[in-house]
Amino acid sequence: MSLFKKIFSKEKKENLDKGLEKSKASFFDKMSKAVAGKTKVDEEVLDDLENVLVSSDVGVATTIKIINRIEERVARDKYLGTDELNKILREEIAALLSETNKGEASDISLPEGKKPYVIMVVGVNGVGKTTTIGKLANQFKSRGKKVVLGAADTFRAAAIDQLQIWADRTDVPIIKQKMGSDPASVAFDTVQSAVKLGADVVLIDTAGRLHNKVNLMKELTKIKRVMQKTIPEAPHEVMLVLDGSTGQNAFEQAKQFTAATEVTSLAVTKLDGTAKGGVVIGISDQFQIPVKYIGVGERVEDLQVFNKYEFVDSFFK
Ligand SMILES: Nc1nc2c(ncn2[C@@H]2O[C@H](COP(=O)(O)OP(=O)(O)OP(=O)(O)O)[C@@H](O)[C@H]2O)c(=O)[nH]1
Ligand SMILES: [Mg+2]
Repeated sequence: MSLFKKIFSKEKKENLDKGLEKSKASFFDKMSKAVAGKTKVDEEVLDDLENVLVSSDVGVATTIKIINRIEERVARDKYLGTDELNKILREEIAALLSETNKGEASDISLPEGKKPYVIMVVGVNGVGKTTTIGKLANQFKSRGKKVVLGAADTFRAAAIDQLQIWADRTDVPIIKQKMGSDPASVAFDTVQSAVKLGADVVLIDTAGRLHNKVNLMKELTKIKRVMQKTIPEAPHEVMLVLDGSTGQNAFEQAKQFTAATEVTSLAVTKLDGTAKGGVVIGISDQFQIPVKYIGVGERVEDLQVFNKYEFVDSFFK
């Protein structure tokens, strides 16, 4: 399939392959059991495949779509060998994702004429918001962009300290206040400073530890509103960070956050060290919001721009 003939950066690919190791190993183990002693893809193999996909955290709705596509293919091609199943899965899933997830996000170039470009990062606690911001700051900076960080997670002192560590590590300015101060006030200061400094991009860290949807919505709305006093279109992007290692919980979080606030992009972290990497396929299919980044490790270089073809290619090989 021509999609896969594209040459991806070798280093990125190796990093992705390594990050997905556990998910792949677990998937292949289940797959080999499902097709053991079978040469032909029949009803029974399809049933087993369905179970394999669901237990690989692809999610029920997306699994059904994939199985339907493969059934059609079996009907068309008459004979499908189980030895071809991986290749076919790869093709059908890639085709499915290109149909349903049109929101393409292929690099981290910033749109013209939106300076500073304000990215507000949201998500429940511990998913990797601060780390993702640090990794992003590094990527933007290494592309010659001026970055400003805003410590609007004022919930606990450590949250501010962690962002400070990333600011030091990446050598970018951070705007912060003391713990417990109003997150909206920090966001306001950050945007003002960014304009003064002529920054290209602003990354706002927020707290996820809000007790209910109403509070969350109120707080995020307030942060947005004060930023708009300086930049009417801010935030240009609301990025929801999801912890891929929580599997189906990540789906739930995506549902809750998208109901509480407008989310424009997704980042799925911690895909290394988990067998639940299939969740990215489901999330990418189910939400009409592009998955922009994936986290495949704790190092600064372990945040990748998500490319569904690369991902599927790595996963099923
Ligand atoms: N293995 C791995 N660990 C990650 C990844 N992304 C983040 N982490 C780790 O996850 C933990 C939590 O990350 P944080 O960035 O502090 O998460 P947060 O959402 O800011 O958390 P709070 O500030 O508590 O709300 C840290 O130990 C990170 O190093 C990833 O892609 N892979
Ligand atoms: Mg944090």
